[in-house]
Amino acid sequence: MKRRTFLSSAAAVLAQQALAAYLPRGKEAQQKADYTLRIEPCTIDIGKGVSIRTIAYNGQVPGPMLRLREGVPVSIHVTNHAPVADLVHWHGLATDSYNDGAMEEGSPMIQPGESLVYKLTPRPTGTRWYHTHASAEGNLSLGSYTGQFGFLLVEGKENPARYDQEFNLAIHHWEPSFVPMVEKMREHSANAPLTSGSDVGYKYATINGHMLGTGEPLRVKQGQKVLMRLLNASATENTILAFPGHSFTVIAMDGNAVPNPQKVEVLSLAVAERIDAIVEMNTPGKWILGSTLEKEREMGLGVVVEYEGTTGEPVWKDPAPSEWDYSRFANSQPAPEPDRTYELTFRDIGSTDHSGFDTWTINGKAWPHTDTLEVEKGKRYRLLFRNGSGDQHPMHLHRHTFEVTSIGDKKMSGLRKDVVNVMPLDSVAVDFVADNPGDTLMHCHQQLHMDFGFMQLVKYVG
Ligand SMILES: [Cu+2]
Repeated sequence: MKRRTFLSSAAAVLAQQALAAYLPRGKEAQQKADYTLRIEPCTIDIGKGVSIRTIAYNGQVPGPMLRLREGVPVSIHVTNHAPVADLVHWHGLATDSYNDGAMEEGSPMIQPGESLVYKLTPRPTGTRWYHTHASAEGNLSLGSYTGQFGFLLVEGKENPARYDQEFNLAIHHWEPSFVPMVEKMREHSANAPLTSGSDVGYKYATINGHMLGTGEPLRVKQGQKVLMRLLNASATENTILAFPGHSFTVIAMDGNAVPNPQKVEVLSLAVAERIDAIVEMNTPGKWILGSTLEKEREMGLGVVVEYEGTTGEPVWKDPAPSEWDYSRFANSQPAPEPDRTYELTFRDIGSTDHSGFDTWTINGKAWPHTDTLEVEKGKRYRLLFRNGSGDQHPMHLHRHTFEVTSIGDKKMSGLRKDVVNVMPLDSVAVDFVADNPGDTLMHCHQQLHMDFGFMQLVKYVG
């Protein structure tokens, strides 16, 4: 396992020199662009006496909020001030492969000291986000372990919901380290009882860069309707949240309006998922909106919600046990049959390269040897994910929106997403229309999985 000492290498010095040489020439392009992002090393204070050295956009976590208009082209000038090559992925946008920000699709890497202007025509409307798509490969100071993420909202003509106030809340975990895989998880893994792979654990967690109890509370008034956009920007951790005394009316998932909005007490957000929910402020007090796990709240995963005029300590109450079920938000009618189905089975095969990390396979092959999925423009395809492992896999398809069409034996339609979490030994089918030609990456969004084989390319043919 290669580990680079953060910012202390000769490469960093060279990067600084290259940057100095570059900047005057790049000024013009930068001035012409609609938005400017700097990928830069920085130190952020996430709690009392807790400082994190990381890489982020414009020195802040989350990065600047990008509010874009559907169909109105924008240019985003990105300069890499960090000592390693990087690139920005515009998650959930139906962009072209070059601008999508995935090396596997042919998007360029931005070398240290260099810049790239991304040209995007934002669509579809909804809660999108942007983040690094660089691999970390066991270096826990790179990739999505860093603070490189931010909200990107694509706004259309119609406003899907009425509300008095909005909060955009991004979850992240910090100070990762390797821990042995939990033995119980191993036992549940159908095919890999003998592996001894590592997993990642964390010391801290934040919402919008602040640990629970630090930073500003969310200030609300009784009777308000609040729109909460929640984003799980963790590298590897799926999260379950509750807000005692209140319920969430889920109106969109991954930015797309759900066919069947539902009131729930608990939200599940796998890595890279987003939920838009309306919360009615009808239980005055000072509350903790946070992880349902005590250990995670102690790490910082929560935020205080404070009604006007209330004092005292914020209150947490455990929610009643409940199961997360995507189908509640979908139509129960089955979706139309696809033109073709690809059946994809996921397994881990233990460590194959003495790195200590499990290698992940799709139909027995690991990236870059995974089969290419061929599609023809205009046809409808079904990806049938079969999880043959004991881990959860938040599966992400780039440049397209898919429809969740079954979970286990249960058929459904109308729930459009770009990430779907596949539970251990479960199966999930998603359908998509091949309507955006160009190479398209499909992968597990768990950084430790995607870096060790769990990627596949969809290619347009004909
Ligand atoms: Cu995975």
